[in-house]
Amino acid sequence: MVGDMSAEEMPGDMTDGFHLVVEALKLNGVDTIYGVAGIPITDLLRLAQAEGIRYFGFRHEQSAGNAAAIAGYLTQKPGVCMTVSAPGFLNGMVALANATTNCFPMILISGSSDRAIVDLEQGDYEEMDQLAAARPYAKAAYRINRPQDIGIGIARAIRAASSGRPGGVYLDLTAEVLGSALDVEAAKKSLVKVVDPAPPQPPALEAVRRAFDLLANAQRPLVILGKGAAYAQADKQIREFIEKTGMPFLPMSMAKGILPDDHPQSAAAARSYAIGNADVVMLVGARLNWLLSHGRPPLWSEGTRFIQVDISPTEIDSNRAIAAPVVGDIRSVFFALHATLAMSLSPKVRETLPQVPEMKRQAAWMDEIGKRKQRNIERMAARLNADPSPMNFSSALRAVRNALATQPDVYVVNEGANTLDFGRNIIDMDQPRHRLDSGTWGVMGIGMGYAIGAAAVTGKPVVAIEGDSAFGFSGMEIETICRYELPVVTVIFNNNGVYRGDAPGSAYSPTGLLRDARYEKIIEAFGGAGYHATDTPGLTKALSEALASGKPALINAVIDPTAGTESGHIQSLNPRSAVAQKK
Ligand SMILES: Cc1ncc(C[n+]2csc(CCOP(=O)(O)OP(=O)(O)O)c2C)c(N)n1
Ligand SMILES: [Mg+2]
Repeated sequence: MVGDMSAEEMPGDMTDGFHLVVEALKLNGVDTIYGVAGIPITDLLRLAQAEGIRYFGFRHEQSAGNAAAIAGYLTQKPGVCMTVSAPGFLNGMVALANATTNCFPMILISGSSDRAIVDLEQGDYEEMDQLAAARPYAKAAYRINRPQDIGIGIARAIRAASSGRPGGVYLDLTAEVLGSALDVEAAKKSLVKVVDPAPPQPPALEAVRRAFDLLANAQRPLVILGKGAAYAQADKQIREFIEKTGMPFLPMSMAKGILPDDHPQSAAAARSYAIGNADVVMLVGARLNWLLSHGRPPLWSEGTRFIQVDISPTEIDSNRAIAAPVVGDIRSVFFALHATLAMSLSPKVRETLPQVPEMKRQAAWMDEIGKRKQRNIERMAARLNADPSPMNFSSALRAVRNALATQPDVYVVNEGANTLDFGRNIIDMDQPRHRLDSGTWGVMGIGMGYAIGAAAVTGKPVVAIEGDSAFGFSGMEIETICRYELPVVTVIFNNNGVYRGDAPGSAYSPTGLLRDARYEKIIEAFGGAGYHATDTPGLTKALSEALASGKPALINAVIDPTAGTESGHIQSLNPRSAVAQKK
């Protein structure tokens, strides 16, 4: 068995593809692999583990891929997922495509079957043209056809995943390459250590100046932070710029915590007002996609002018004209913005450089936002403080929030419909990159994979707040969590269904799930702690206790089956019949 053989024990002066892949990964600092074993990668995984790479074995490749993707997001280094051919590869593809959509650096490495048979469609074991299948859904897709190309192939994958706008990269590794022999000396020479895999891309000074002019002359400026801003790890620079200019900001859901949610300049509680009335909006690592209504009326006004800070030049003008594009990496852009701001705030400099505009604070605009925030917060407080029985989304999330209040280190994973929408609004974050959720696609199934990936790379506790339907997509990974004894607490918002439960006694509808399912028994089967929480004190207590234990736990939080709304907050996206509207 190859896994039991170190390179020194190989016969003569030969090595093989298995060893070379592991060496190439180690040389480039890959210290963790997420995957599912099987032909042709089993020995590769054994060898990787024997050579000191941490291996997390999952129950489904989609979760392994999601773990790799979120590890990439949190560390700025591509997370690596390994799968078997055809079905294992396709299971991993959902995660790879999701990583690309969300701009997370990730590499999916799949073993593949005999090329000669695959290409003639002669029916090999797990036959599939994986490279062709991956290409449309990946940022880049490569195949290694010769053992001497392993080094360069892995280098290309790392660079493609992490440079510029990050994304998912597919790397096809044929069974033949893994088993091929290679001269040790030649093999050593073929390895490539990637230098500066994601080089800074500073913006043009003119672009910075153009954006700054627009911002300085705005009466009602607004900054929108996307997860690209969180990914950039320029937290201090972003925060200081917003504080020094006194502008209001809105975080997209995964950008929560770059500035704390209770920051006085947060406009989150007056979101529609701020968006609808801003005259200049600076988008920072945020795209004008469906999550921002494409920047179009009625949410946005026609007259709003945009600054867009993004690393990808083709993002500019994607949905609406951008008056001041600033193309570059966000960290470099903010260094440049700070330099301009320092000049702008110095009367002395402005005397000698009259072209530098003075950045003034827009107090009236901030006051108006503040008033609306206050009103909305009071309205929400009434809902939050109610304590209905059974619990609803607001009251249960208040119970979760109370348990998290003293735990700023906790990473929060969140998916579902109502569970996601209420969770985003009620669970405050005060640290960057601590909220991991369904993201750009609004996808279900990221829950346990993200929780495991986050726990693996941070060593910190994770609380996964899951709709009961959402949980089902990756629920078997509870065994994975228990096997590795990860500090993950899963809280299931159990309302008996997708969006809501069916009426008692009625047949199951397309959105119905088993009534009163005892999800907590699942984790008990694997030796974890299960809790059944039916009221808010019980839920707060269970979560506090579970977090204090540092051990895997699952809390089945019983939610009123009538509490949810269809599709959560995005009901309007359901297609409506034109026929019905004509009647
Ligand atoms: C992969 C995938 N399949 C299906 C959907 C459609 N979908 C959106 S939300 C959701 C589940 C909502 O129910 P639940 O997780 O229980 O949340 P609740 O609204 O009940 O809190 C589903 C199936 C999706 N977003 N992604
Ligand atoms: Mg539900």
